[in-house]
Amino acid sequence: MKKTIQFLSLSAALLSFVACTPGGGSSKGGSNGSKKSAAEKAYVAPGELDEFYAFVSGGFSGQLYTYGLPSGRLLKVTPVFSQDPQTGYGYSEESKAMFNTSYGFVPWDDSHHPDISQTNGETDGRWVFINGNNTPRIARIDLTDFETKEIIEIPNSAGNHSSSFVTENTEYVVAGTRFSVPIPQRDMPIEEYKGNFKASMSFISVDQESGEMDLSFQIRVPGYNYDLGHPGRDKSHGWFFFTTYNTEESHSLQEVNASKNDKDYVLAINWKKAEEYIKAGKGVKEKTRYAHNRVNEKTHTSETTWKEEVLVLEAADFPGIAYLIPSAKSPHGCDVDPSGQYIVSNGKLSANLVVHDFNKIIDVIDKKDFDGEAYGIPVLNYEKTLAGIVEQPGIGPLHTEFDGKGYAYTTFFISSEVVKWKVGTWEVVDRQPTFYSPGHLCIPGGNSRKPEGKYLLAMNKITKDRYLPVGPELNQSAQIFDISGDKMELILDFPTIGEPHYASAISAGRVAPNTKKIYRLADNEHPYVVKNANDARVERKGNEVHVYMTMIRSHFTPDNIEGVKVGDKVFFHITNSEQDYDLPHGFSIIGMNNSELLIVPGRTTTITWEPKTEGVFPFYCTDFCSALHQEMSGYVRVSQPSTDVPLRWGLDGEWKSAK
Ligand code: K7E
Ligand code: CUA
Repeated sequence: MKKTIQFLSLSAALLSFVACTPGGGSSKGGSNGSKKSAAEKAYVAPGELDEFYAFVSGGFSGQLYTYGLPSGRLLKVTPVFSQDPQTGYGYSEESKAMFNTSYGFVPWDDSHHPDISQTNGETDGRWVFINGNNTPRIARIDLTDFETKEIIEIPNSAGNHSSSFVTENTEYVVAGTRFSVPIPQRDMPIEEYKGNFKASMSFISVDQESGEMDLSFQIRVPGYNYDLGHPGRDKSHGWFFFTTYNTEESHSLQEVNASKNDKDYVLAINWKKAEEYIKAGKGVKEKTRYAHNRVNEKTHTSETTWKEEVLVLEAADFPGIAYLIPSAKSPHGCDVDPSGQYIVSNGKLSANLVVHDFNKIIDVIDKKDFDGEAYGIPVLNYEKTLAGIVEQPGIGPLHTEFDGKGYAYTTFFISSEVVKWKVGTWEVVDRQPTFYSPGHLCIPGGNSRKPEGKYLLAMNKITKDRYLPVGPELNQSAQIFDISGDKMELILDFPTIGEPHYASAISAGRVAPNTKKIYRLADNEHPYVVKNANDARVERKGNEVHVYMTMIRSHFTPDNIEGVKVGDKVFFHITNSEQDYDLPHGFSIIGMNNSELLIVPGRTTTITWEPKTEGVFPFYCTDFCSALHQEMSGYVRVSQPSTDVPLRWGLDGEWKSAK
């Protein structure tokens, strides 16, 4: 009975969404004034394409998911921080180095905040950056092939959460630490946290041609927790704003002990000023060790460079770099409006939403009108920096995005809704329930000067009854709202993978035309590439057997191999010889202890296999590639170590022998 009532009330809520359709929004493919139903607005007809790419973080899955908006179709899974048995990422010899860290091989992470590269404050569709929280890292995904090209470890960081956010010309990807820790790490009593632990804000520069990252400098700040951050833009370009919590510097039972102060801070960092100090030769080069992993585009192979030092500016020692602005209690999201003037501090334990005014912040700084300091960093006055307050908009604000038309949208976790309010007058103009308890929200171009305020994607933390039950563990639920009219309208629900936190979205036209269809075989410089099937071969080096193999519809060359022994380690270096779009082949062999390979046209990839027993073992193509896909297979004969079976390989009865 209870179930029925719940169902009815949900239905009523849904009906009311449909009933209060505002219209007004121009629809894709034309500007007819006719009203569309919610279902039609999210409907992308067969053969038609979505208007936006949305890059949705995988949270504890460690990956990045690309969805189409408004359809909610999953277009791509890009493995980033976690191994992926579908592609072989993290299992293949070429990709293993991506997971090197100073903590060893780390094939998992918790990814929260994808952000798209920008030019002049607008998303430009070149790269997506995303943070690994747990073992602090930043990854770069190239949007020509949607693959992870680089992962840089962040030293002196712990819980790399207030990251990775891109400044308006992609000068930096900024990565703030969540936890404070002893820096450098050392053995010390936890109870001595207060005053002794420190935090690092990392500024990672980006090469504008190659996209390559470099840890340019770190700013050392007091030992609070730093939750989120966003770059200034336009008039506040050159600044970066972070929310803090646990300004109490508690080390235990934080739910109580980190919630005592009525106000925590927004940390404002003037990174242009920091650059000036660095140009003047200031800062200290500290010893450290971290991994920088990059894919060589010619060999499609990842390589690790070990870095040994980092340039550090102690914020308290360099006037003008850092300021603390008292703000709403325990703020979570820290969001900057498209003009760069307003900084929203989403105080999750506060009744009101606090907005600071960049002009006022600068005014107070210019007048040196400070309210004291904390650990040598000037503290500004709360009232004097205040732009306005959105009064009692909801309960538990987490994140805010902007539509570029003068409105802001804030998610409220506890009251489970998205609230639309007007920037400047701070009045609430609309609210819609979400199902249930949203975390981040995303409007295409949300973190930029030019949001494209047509759709809003809410990523909900709690799913409950939105889909057919599937046991205790449920997919998270995302919802798309049409925000082109005065009132938000829910147009689609769809399940997601892992736990999406942030997402960033961009017009399809800024990405789709630049995407690759194949890798040119002629450009492949992999040391084990086979460009001509006649050069396919097998070589023995001690107990290593190297198979130089090709794959093309619908056979492997070679497809018969003999002379492999128990105790050998077999390396299959396989080149996909195809040069047509959408023609990957797969590879797997019985008993392999890693994963299959999925190899796209023009690429060479390596997987290992260590046969445990003698016998004749089949391998096959795992991707249904042609009408003769089931024929795309072969055998490896494995003998005892004492065998005199010679190492040889063949195709169609023509055998060749190793020299
Ligand atoms: Cu709010 Cu990690 Cu950005 Cu989750 S964080 S919701
Ligand atoms: Cu190649 Cu199936």
